[in-house]
Amino acid sequence: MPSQVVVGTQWGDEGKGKIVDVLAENADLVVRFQGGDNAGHTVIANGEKHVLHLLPSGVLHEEGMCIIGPGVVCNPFVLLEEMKTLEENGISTDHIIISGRAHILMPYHRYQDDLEEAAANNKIGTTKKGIGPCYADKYARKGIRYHELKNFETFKQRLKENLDFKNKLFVNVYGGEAMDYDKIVSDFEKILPKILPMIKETTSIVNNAIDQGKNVLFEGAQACMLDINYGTYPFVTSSSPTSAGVTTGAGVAPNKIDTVIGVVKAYSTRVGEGPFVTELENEQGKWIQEKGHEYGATTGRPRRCGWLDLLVVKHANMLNGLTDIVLTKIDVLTGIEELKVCVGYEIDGEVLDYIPSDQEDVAKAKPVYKTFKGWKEDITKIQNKEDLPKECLDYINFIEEFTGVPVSMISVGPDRTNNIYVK
Ligand code: 2SA
Ligand code: GDP
Ligand code: MG
Repeated sequence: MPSQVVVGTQWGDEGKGKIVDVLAENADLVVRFQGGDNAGHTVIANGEKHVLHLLPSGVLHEEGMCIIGPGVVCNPFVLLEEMKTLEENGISTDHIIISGRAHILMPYHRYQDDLEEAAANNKIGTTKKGIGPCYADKYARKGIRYHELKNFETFKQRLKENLDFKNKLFVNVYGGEAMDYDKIVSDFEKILPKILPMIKETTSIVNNAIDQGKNVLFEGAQACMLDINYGTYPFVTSSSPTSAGVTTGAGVAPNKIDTVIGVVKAYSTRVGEGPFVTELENEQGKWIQEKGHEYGATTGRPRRCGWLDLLVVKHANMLNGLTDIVLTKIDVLTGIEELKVCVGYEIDGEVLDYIPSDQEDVAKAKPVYKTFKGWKEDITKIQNKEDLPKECLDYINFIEEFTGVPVSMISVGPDRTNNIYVK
C-alpha cells in the first residue's frame, strides 16, 4: 500500500475522516492536498470525538508525520486553535508541518466570503471560511504563501497592497467595513513564533518518502460532485478534491499513486445549494437526517438527504480511477422497508447513464430507481461480510456490480472499530 489516496465520491461527509484515521495507523505520512477549514472530518477514537478542519485526520496517530500540502488554503489562526485543542486533549502536535507553497487564508478572505454570499442572488451556500476568495487570489497571482512569512517586512508590504484593494471592494462595492491593517499585522506577529518552524519544503519530503517505499496517505476533503471542474458548477468548492488533485496539490506524479479509495456513503447527502437529483424532501429524508446525524461538521447546517445515486459514484470512479470502495453508514439504513438506488437520469424523456455537464439539466433530471428490500437486524457489531443480512448484501453487491469497483471495507458505525474488512 505505499501510496494511497482517500477521496469522497459524493458531496462530502461520506466519513473520510473516520477512514483516514483507521488507515493512518500504518501510515508514515498523512497529507492534505486541497481545500481548507471548510472541511469537517470527524474521528471517534477511544470514546472521544475529534472534528478536524485543517489537520489531517491521521493526526491522532502521533508516530506519523502530518502535512498540510501546497494545494491547501490554510488559515493559520484556525490551524493553531485546532492544534491547541488537541494539545489540551493530550495529543502531541509536533508532527505537523506546512508547505511553504501553501497559500495563507487571510482574515480578508473570510470577510469577502461573508459579503459575497450576503450580496449574491444565486447563493452557493459556502461555509463562509474564505475558501473561494483565497483560491481566486491564488489564481490571480495575488495570494500570499507561507514561505513569505519568513521575511516579515515583505509580507507586510504584500498585505498592505492586498488590503488596500480589498478594503475598496468591501466599502465601495459591498457597503461593508474596511479592515484594520495594524490589527492584522499584530495578529500575525503573535503567531509567527509558532508558525515559522512548521514551514517546510514538503514536496521533496513526500516524494522521498514514496521513493523509499514508506506508507503515504493522501486525504481528500469535500468530494467529486463539489469539484471545481466536474461538480455541479457553480455550486462547488474552489479546488479539485479528486485523485488528480493529489498530483497538483501535493506535487506527486500520477504514476506514484498506488491505490485510490473512494468513500461512498450508503445514501446521499448534500450541504449547501445546488441540484440534488435523489433528494428526499419528505419524512423519509428527515428520518435519514436524524438517524445519520446529518449536520455540518463545520457549520452545523442540516445536510439535505436522499437515496444513493450510483451515477454520481460512477462519475467519481471515472474521474478518480478508484481501486476500492469503502462503504460507510450502511447501518443508518437499517429499518427502512424499501430502499432505492438511482441508476439513470431521465431528462426530457431521455435516460442518461452519465452526469450531464450543464447543471440546469441536472436540476431537471428525474431519478430512475432500482428498488431493494430493506433489513431490520442491527448490523453495527458485525465483523464479517457473510454475517450481514441477505438484503444488505444484495445492496452492497449491486453497488459493486454497477460501478465495477470492489467494496474492500464496510463501515457500520462511527467508531474506529466498527468495520468489516472484506477478504
Ligand atoms: P466552500 O466553503 O466555498 O468550500 O463552499 C462551497 C460548496 O462546498 C460545500 N462544502 C462542503 N460540503 C460538505 N461538507 C463540507 N464540510 C463541512 C462538513 C460542511 C459544513 O463536514 O459538514 O459543516 O457545513 C463542505 N465544505 C464545503 C459547501 O456546502 C458549498 O456547497
Ligand atoms: P467527512 O467529511 O467525509 O470526514 O465526514 P464527516 O465527519 O463530516 O461526517 C461523517 C459523519 O458520520 C461523522 O459524524 C462520523 O462520525 C459518522 N460516521 C462515519 N462512518 C460511519 C458509519 O459507518 N456509521 C455511522 N452511523 N456513522 C458514521
Ligand atoms: Mg465533513
